[in-house]
Order: sequence, then structure tokens, then C-alpha cells
Amino acid sequence: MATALQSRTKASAGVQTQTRDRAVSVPWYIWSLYASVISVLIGGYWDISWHMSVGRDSFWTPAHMAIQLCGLLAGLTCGYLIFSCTLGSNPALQSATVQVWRFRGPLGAFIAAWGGATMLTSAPFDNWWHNAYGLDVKIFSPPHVVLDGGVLAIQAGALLLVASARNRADGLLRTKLDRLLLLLGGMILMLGLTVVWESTYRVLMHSAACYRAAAVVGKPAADMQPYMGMPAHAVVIRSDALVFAHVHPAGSITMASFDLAQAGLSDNSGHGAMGSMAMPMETVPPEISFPYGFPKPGLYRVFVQIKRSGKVQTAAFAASVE
Ligand SMILES: [Cu+2]
Repeated sequence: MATALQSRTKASAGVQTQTRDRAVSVPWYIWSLYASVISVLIGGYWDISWHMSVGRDSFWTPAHMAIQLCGLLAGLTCGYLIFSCTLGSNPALQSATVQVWRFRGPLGAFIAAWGGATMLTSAPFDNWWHNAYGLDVKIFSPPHVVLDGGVLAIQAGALLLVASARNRADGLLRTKLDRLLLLLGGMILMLGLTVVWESTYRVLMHSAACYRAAAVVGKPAADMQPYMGMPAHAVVIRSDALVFAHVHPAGSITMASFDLAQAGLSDNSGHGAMGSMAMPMETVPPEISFPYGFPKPGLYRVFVQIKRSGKVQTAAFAASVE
């Protein structure tokens, strides 16, 4: 009995050693796709800064090269994976492949290879677009949609390849691949945020889009209520106190004038009229904007008051008007 148990323990130890010997290093193609995603991450942020400060002087800028390196690396890596699996010269991966037409390869490799080819195709299209229409005013021009489609496919392919390798690994390698999967997710989030971050440029800071982007993780407020008969109140004051205004989303009409106007329209005069004002008070929108033009340059403070779920909230904003 003891001998049988011993031999079984020995056998299971042998299996463990074998498993540990099987693969402890991250496959080369995962590093290659990592380099590809890092390259487009750096290139993307760099290119936006380049376009904003230098302009678009040439296609051959280092930022563009970093972006296109992503497509090239992903295309070559996944092309090699697909050809080696198709020709049967990659036995390690053979069991984790799918067939597309007559080719065989990991699913992630097909998706990322398509992405690489799409990215490279967008380059001449983008060049023609800039020559015809000049500088970009926003990230999503038609050639950029093609480019971003390619980047998206490379990211999805890379995620699938890492996840697939992770699922087939154990021990130390699995821990390593777990971390790599998390890191890749973080990089994809950063790339996705370039699109959201576009709405926070200085020129958009007076618009709701900027604050919507800043609150990207939040949901629109569903519990907005009228406060003192208005959806919101704002006080604008210049640093020298020479400009002062109290405005509402409907304009700068005073409460007293509103009362008077309301008294003329209905029998319910005075403050009681607040409940029956022309504005449908039950539905205060989650986004509030105030019609106001700053009369002269300077430093301003803007105080805004709203009411949510019975609580009045006050916020202060600073504005430097040039
Ligand atoms: Cu007010």
C-alpha cells in the first residue's frame, strides 16, 4: 500500500516537473504584439501633440512612423504565425488554431493580421486626405476611422492571443500572462481615452461635452430638481468685482420679473406661481448650460447651484477670459 502511494506521489511529482518544464517563458509573438500596441500608444499621443503644436508638415514624422510600426509589427508577426501554422511548422500552436479559407492560425492572429493590413492601407488614404483638405480639426476623419479600425483589431487580436496562451498555461507562466493581460487591457483603455480626452481641449471647456468627458465613468444625473423655481443658478463675478451677473439656464431674467410676468399670465401670482412656471419643472435635464457672454477680459469666478435629491449643491469654477 505504502509503496503504491509512494510511486503515485513520485508520478505526480514527475508530471508537475514536466508541466513546469513545458513552457515557462512568454511566447515571442506576445512580446511582439506588445511592442506593437506600445508603439501605437506612444505614437498616438505623440502625433496628437505634434499636430497641435507643429502641424502636419509631412507624412514621415516620427510620431506617424511609431503608429505605422504597430501595423507593420502586428502584420509581420501574425502573418508569420498563420503561415507557420498552415505549413505545419509550428507544432506548439497547432492545437490552438482555427481555419480561415485554406489558412490555419490562432484566431487572434487572423484578427490582428487584418488590423495590420488595414492600418497600412489607411496611410496613403490619410496622406491624400491631408493633401486635399489640410489639417485635421478632429480625430475622426474618414482615413483615421480606417486607421483606428485597424488599431482596434490589433488590440482585440493581441488580447485573444494573450488570453489563449494564458488559458493553456499554468504555474509561473500563467501568473506572468495574467499580468500581461491586465497591462494590455490598461493600454487599450488609454488608447480609447484619447477619443474621450479630445472633448476636454481648452476651446471646449465652456461646453457640456468637456464635463461629460471628465465624468466619463459617471452616469448622467437623473435626480435633478428645480431650486428656487429654476433648473440652476449661476453667479458670475470678475476678480475686481466690476462685473457681476446672476443668470439662469433660461437667461438672466430676475426672479422678480418672472413673478410679475407670471402674475399677468395666471391667477396664481407671487411666489406660489413658481410651481406652475412655463418650464416643465419635473424634468430638469442632467446637463445645464447658461447663456452668458463675458463682457470684458479678466479673471472670473463662476458659482453654480443645483439641487439633487433634495440637496442643494454649489460648485465654483474659474475662468480666464482673454
Ligand atoms: Cu438664480
